[in-house]
This record gives sequence, structure tokens and C-alpha cells, in this order.
Amino acid sequence: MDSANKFYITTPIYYVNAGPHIGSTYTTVVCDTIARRQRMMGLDTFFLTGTDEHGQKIERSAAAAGCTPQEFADRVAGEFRTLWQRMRITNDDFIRTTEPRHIRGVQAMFTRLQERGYIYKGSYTGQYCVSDELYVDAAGPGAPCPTCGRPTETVHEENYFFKLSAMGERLLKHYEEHPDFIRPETRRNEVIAFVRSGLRDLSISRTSIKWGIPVPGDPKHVIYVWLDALTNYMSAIGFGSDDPKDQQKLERYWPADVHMIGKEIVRFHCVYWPAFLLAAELPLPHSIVAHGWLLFEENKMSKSRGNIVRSETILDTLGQDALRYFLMREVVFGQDGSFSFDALVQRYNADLANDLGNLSSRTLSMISRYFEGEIPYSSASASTPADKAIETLAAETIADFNAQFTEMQFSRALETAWGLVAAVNKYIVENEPWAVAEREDRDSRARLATILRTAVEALRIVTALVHPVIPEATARIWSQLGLGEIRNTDLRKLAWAQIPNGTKLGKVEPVFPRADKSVIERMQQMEQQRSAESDKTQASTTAEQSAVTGAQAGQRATEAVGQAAGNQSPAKTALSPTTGDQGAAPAVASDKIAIDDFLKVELRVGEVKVAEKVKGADKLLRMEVDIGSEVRQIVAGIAKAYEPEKLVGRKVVIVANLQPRKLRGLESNGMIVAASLEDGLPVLAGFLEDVPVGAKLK
Ligand code: ME8
Repeated sequence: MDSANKFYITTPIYYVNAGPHIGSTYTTVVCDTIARRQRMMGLDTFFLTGTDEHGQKIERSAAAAGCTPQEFADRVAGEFRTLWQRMRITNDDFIRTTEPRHIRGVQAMFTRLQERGYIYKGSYTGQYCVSDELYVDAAGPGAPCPTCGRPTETVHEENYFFKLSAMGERLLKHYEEHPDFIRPETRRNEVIAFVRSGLRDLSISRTSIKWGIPVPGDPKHVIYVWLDALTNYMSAIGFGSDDPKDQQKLERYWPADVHMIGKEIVRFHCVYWPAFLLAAELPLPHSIVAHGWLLFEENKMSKSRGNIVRSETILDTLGQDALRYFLMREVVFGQDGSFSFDALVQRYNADLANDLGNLSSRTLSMISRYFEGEIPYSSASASTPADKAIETLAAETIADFNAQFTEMQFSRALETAWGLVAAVNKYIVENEPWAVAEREDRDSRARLATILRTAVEALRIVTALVHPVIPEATARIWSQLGLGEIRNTDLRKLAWAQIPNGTKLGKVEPVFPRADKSVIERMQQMEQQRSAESDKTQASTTAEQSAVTGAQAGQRATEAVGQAAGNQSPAKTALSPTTGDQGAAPAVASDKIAIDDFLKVELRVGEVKVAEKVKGADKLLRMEVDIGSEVRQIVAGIAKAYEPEKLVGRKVVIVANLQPRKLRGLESNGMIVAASLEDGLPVLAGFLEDVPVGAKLK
């Protein structure tokens, strides 16, 4: 096969700090749909997904779950794999970043960059957001991350740097020469503006964490989690291996045709990844396509926000096609789209159960009834302009659907296909085959055959077109049509009048049973139950961890993306609310702050008036705390350490001037100070003497 005939598509590799949800399912379903279609277009397709298992985020989640990072990663990677298998996702491989083949690939990449003079040793000081695994430029010590709002951490250490600053011109040239490299256009423009504003060197190793891939020849350093993660796209197909079979595979499939990602990781894929590849003298992927976010309750659905819906809930009720169809039809690709159970059920009933389901069952059951299950022929003498109109529309539908799908306008492509479904349903109603069947003359029989043949041809075309989107139901319709395995259909040849003569229908059954309203409640209940179970078994989310307060944030961040020595920002560290306990995890010993910096933090004595568990969140307590001037609602991750009843009346220390933020949908207005112990539960700060409520600490 020549190389033009191959197609290599990837999803991001998902972090294993928590299990899958319909946000990660979204990207996987989009890629699976594209991969299925490309196979039906005759392309030798390779579809890769996997899990991202290194870094501090995972280390912390594992610690919170009371197991080793490897055990934790094994469990959560297993959840992803199981879900994709259950959904019959057609990935050709599943890469885990803890696999030897990947480790080898990442070390080979590091060595290549080093050999070409793009890596040097330097030192770094700055703020770091652990959740985003990103150096945060604008934030001051302890300040919230501008992207996600979580407290940042001060990092200072010696590490290896990649000369990203030297890559700006080459990147810009590449963007210029390859207009399709970054899609859509808005993302491309953002990236170009970012690169034009100047690039600084990138810290690509850490010494303070262990859970990563060692730097070749200097194992006290581990490799930056994003250099590690991005290399998966190549390590999975043989990069770094000496085995000739792997090399052949790499040659066959690299460069990737599409890296599909969510819009929040554009910079890593469109700036860092091509910069690494250019420096390593390796070919760049053809395109990086960034889609929008799936929102739930108006926020990005995310593991750390905790506002997730699990795919399993939908698979258990409406089935995978309902979920896939909803994601591909309801979300305008590239933009954010909202998920709701109501909208899901509405789409399912309207488009699948009613439109396509009806077209299929009424057409096939009439063929069964009137022609004993053998698809009839149409005859020119019995034709009317109405039949011809359907034939013409079907041809237009194929052309438009193909064009829209190629442009990744999935929602419009489905709208186009459903235009044909609606037209045929209308055609059936207007041509009343059931009434024609009552008349027993020869002309009527020929007319009846022509109507049903027209309907069934159109049904076949729609079924083939939308097979990559709703594979299960379409495979069933296809076999009811008596056409065998739908996967073997060559979409390039799809056209009118291709049903072989004498085709006999298979067993005719409804494919989309109608869902009644009670399914919504059932899904909501299942979701609540699953949340409660996973809170029991899984590690707390990063948001919850940071709500614990205390010294965790004094620990160093996982991976730093920052300035090298000689080009440093002044060392900025403050006793921020989250770096309070230097004892548990010494932060930057040499970093001192001025008293003015300390005074920016308003610490007050408060008294807990109300304390209760947060439903569905194992670690969180909601409290109402009197701080003298007012009563504040504060949500903190101390539920494992304190019974809510025992907290009422207790005097605590509150950071009173922290920006409010939401945890599990509840606004937390301030932070409660606690010692955070590496291996134990948090311990609240308090006083031996009596102190008045509202007193300021300084
Ligand atoms: O970023 N809507 O992993 P991750 C749409 N490990 N897509 C969503 C989504 C939502 N609400 N939530 C997640 C990482 N996604 C890194 C990637 S790649 C070399 C390393 C999808 O677990 C979307 O594709 O945070 C997003 O980019 C990805 O999951 C992030 O997954």
C-alpha cells in the first residue's frame, strides 16, 4: 500500500487521575467515527488512544487513594480500556506511558534533542499550576492559576531546559506553509499570536518527583510530563525501538494525519510538540484539530470540577449509539456544547426512535408483508416524479454528507442525512403504500414495488453514511436489509440502485425502542450512585485536595515550564494561604518574603456554626463560619478527618480574602487553615487560649 493510502489518527492520552467521563468519551467517539469512516473509504487506518500516567497529579491522586502510583494507574487505565471495549471503540492500539516501549521512546526523544544541542542545564524559579501541569506567568506566589483558578505553587530547582526560544521562526514558517496544520482557524490564529509574542525556554525535567521517566544518564531527573506524554504518538508505533517491524510501522504511519485534542491543550500540541519534532529532525503531524468542551451545568465537564456524567450511565440505559449520535449531532464541532439528560432523550426519541427507527421498521415490515421479505424491483412504467426526487436527493445527500464530514462539520453532515430520512418518511406518507397494497391490479402492484424500492434504497444509503456514527444500529439495519456486514461497504462507491436482485430481508425488528421520560430520572439516579461509589474508592480530585489547605501547595510542582537561569523572574515566594506549613514539605528554603507580602493574606479567627457533608463528595464538608463581620460558606476537604457535628462551635483559622470558588457546585468563600500531613489526614489550626471571633492573625 502506498503511503498516501494510510491514515493515522490519535486522541489525547487521558490522565489517569480519575476515570473516564463523557468529555473524554467525546474525543474518543469523534476519532472513532472518523477512523471507521476512513476504513470504509479504503484507507489503511491506524487509530491510537491511551493513558497518561506520570506526573505529580497522578502521584497525589494515588497517595490520596492509599496506593502506589503504578497500582493507581493500572486501575484507572483499566477503566478506560474497559469502557472503550464496551463501546466497541475501534482503536488499533492503547498506549500507556508506563509501558517499556513508551519509556524507551521518550528517552530516545530526549537523547535526540540533546544530541542536536537543544537541551542544556539551568535553574528555574516560578509559579506552577499542578492541575494544568503548566508554568503560570502572571500569577504571584500562591495566587490562583489564571486558567483554572486553583492555587499555584512556587517551584525552584535545577533542571534541563529545551531551547524553545530558538524555535519561534521555524514554527511560524511551518504554520505559514501549512495552513491546515492547526484547525480550526481561531486556534491557529491564537497559536500564531502566542508564538509571535516570543517563546521562552522550557524546563523539561524535574528532580523533586519520582513518578516519571528518568533522564538518560542523569536519573535523579525525570522528564517533563508533556514531553513524555506527547511522545506517545510516536512511541506507540515504534519510535525508539530497534526492531525492524517497529521501524516499518513507524515509517508506514508517521507522521500522524490528525491529532484530535480539546482546546485547552492546544499550546502543548501546536507549539511544544512541533518544536520538539523540528529540533529532533522528525516529520511533523499533518494536522492538529482542537474541539470545544462539553459543558455540564454550564461548566466544562471535568474530573477536577467533579461535574461529570459517566458514559456507562448512558450505555446502561439508551445504549452507545444514543450517546454517539448525541455527541456528534448536538455539539457543533469546534464549539462548546452542553450536555443534559433531557436533551439526550429528546434527540434519541426524535431522530433515532422516530425518524430513522420509523423509516426502517415501516419500510422493512411492508416489504415483509407485501413481498414476503424479498426486496422488490422498481419499474420505469410505475415511476413518478416523486420517486425521481428521492433518488436525486439521495445523490445530493451523499455528496453533501461527504463534503461536510471531510470538513469535520459532523453535526451538519448528520442534519443532511436526516434531511433525506425526513423526505423519505414524507414520501411514504404521501404515496400511501398501504393504500396501494389494497388494490390488487398489476399496475398497483408495480407502483407498490416502486415505492418500497425507492424507500429501501434511500434507507440503505442513509444507513451506510451514518454507520461510522451509530455503528450498532446501522449494522442491525444492514443485516435486516439482507446485505451482510456493513463494515465491508465501500463508501467511495455508494450510489443509488445497488441492492442486488433477489435480496431477501433478514429478521425485521425495531432498532430504537422509544424512551419514556422515566429514563431521565433513572440516569440521574445512576449518576448519583456512581459518584458516591467513586468518591469512596477513588482519590480526591485536585480541587478537593487544594481545598484541604495547608502545606500541600508548598510541595513542588510536577513540571515546570519556565525561564532558564540568567533569564529568571525575581524569586517570588510568599507565605500564601497554601504554603503555610513549611514543615510538611519544605518549599523554597531560600525564598524569603517581605512582611507586606504576608500582610496581604487576611487570616481571621472564625467559629463554625454549621457543618455538613457534601452529597456525593466523600472528602468535602460544607461549613458556615462566623468571622465576626459576617457568616461565610466555606467548603473544605476535611471530611475524612472531622465529623461535621464535632466541628460546630469550634474556633478555626480562616483565610478571609481569598477569591471565592466553586467546589461541587458550592461556592467556597474563604479557606480553612490546616496542617496537611504527607501521609495522614489534615489537622485544623486552632488556639489553646480563648480568642474572639473575627480576631486578625498577624
Ligand atoms: O490533558 N469536553 O489529559 P486529560 C470535551 N494527559 N473534551 C474533553 C472534556 C470536555 N468536558 N474533558 C476532557 C490531558 N476532554 C493530557 C493529554 S496528550 C499528549 C496528553 C478530552 O485527561 C479532550 O480531548 O485532561 C481533552 O483535551 C482531553 O480529554 C484531556 O484529557
